[in-house]
Amino acid sequence: MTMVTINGRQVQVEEGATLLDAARTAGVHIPTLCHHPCLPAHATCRMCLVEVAGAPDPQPACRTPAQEGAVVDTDTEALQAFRRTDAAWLLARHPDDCLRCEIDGACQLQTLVRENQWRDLWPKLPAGEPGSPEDDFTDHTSPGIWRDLAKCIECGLCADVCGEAVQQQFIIGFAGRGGDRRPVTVFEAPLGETGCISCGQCTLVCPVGALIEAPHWHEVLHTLDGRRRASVVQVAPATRIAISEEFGLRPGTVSTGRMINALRQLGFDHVFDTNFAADLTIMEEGTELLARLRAGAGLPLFTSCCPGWVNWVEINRPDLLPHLSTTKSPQQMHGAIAKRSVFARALGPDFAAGRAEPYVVSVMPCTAKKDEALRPGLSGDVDHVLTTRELARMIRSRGIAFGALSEEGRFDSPLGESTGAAQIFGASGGVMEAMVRTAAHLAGVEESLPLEWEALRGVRNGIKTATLPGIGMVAVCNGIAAAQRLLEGEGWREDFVAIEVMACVGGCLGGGGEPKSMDPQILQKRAAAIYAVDAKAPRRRSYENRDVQALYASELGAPNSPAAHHLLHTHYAG
Ligand code: HC0
Ligand code: SF4
Repeated sequence: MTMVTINGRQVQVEEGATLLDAARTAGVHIPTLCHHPCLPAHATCRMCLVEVAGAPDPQPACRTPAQEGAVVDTDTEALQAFRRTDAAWLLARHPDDCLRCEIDGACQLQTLVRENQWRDLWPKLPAGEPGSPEDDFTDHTSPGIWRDLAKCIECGLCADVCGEAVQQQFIIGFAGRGGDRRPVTVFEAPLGETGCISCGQCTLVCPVGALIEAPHWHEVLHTLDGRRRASVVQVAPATRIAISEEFGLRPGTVSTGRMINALRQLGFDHVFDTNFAADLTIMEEGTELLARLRAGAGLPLFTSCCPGWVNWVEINRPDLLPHLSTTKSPQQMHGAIAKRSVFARALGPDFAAGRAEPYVVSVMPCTAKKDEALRPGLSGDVDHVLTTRELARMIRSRGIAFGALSEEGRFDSPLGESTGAAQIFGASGGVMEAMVRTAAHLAGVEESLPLEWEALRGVRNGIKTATLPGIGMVAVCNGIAAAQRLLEGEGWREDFVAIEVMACVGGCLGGGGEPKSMDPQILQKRAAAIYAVDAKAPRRRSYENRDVQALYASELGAPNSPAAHHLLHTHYAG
């Protein structure tokens, strides 16, 4: 342990800790803008400069090691003056646009200004000056991600997360030096014309409003307020847990009932569960796997419910397309069933005749789901996709006291029932574990296999594997970088019968549309909550879902039947 003195208070910290860690241990707040606990420290924003006794100049606390006996001041008049000047530089180039900004209230620059009462530091540059707020630096070419470089503070976190440190896509990097340093895309192309997979991890770490999900919640509220169309909302497994954090509830709190009640207050007529369609996905995908095993072709089968991964395959490895499951993702399946099946017909003769269709919204922890809803062969299933963060904004905008809502809310029937297997879709390894449970049943080896597959669980970046007697070896790639590693060699072709890929580390619970939590342990808490929901579920295998059984009995026939293919399968752009 190392002893340091912060503002006159002695604290002990682990070897290797920084002065920022030491200050946090001492309960001392040091402002930061470019620091993220999961990414390398660059010390570009200079907000965390502190005075260390004996050092000639102030040191950045985020990357200065805590040394035995160090005596540190974090809040001298000189430091306060420096931070004020630093903020003035950032604000001079920043649009005076907070009230219209999508992340108003969640912006770290705004928080810094508010905490320090620096509101007088907000001059606008004259129109026409380079960098003036009237200049248009917006890039709305991607269906999932919006960029606005006028708001960028050049912290570098987007380049880190997109590059070596996490996703290894290298779509955003840095160009220029000193005052000209700025984040750029490959060849400075609009984002929609790069190889961006819309994973949205850059929006998770951006401390300001320079990178955000393409916002759709305003249009959704507008449509709901008009009350001209029967409206349907479906919610992803990971959203019901992480949304708690947006309202100050403990990470890992399950808010399914509160969220359902909030959605009803927002005006949705029918509140359904994406998990219903996750069970249906497993019936289709599990059957598809067994058919490929019998035919000895198209193996290994890659899961296709993560649209960031599907984007990656289409852009980077179209040769792998025959391996992708043709089963639609639960989001798209749910939309197709809601619009063109028994539920829609029950809404009235116009719906039954196809002259009208319900307005279908999905709430996802994911920015790439916005792309997915627009894909050829899928567009029309879902009208608008909202992220978990957008749903929280909608709830706040209507003054709904989320924490005070009852947790007793229930999804509507018939597209609301689900099993524990569907809930674990939200965690890395969950889709594979759910598929194993049902494939074992379909293959007649269920009795010899466990229900829970610990080897496939866990939120850490990497590759997980398990062997299923009677079926074969399966793999789970936790994050797109892990998938790239797996695919570098050729061994995967012989080694595995099925491979799950989720582009975001942790799976959907770490998706680019989730709350911007800065603590790496939060993913672990979200995952524990997901597995706890499964453990308590009365039914834990997708084939046990009674409403799914009823749907097959009433109109789909059997999994992979022509009717099921028509409604529940898709194709890819080669
Ligand atoms: Fe997921 Fe999904 S589990 S991709 O991670 O398959 O986004 O939460 O909704 O569609 O069900 C995301 C989460 C979903 C879908 C499901 C799958
Ligand atoms: Fe990179 Fe993902 Fe952001 Fe695209 S969405 S720029 S791939 S981090």
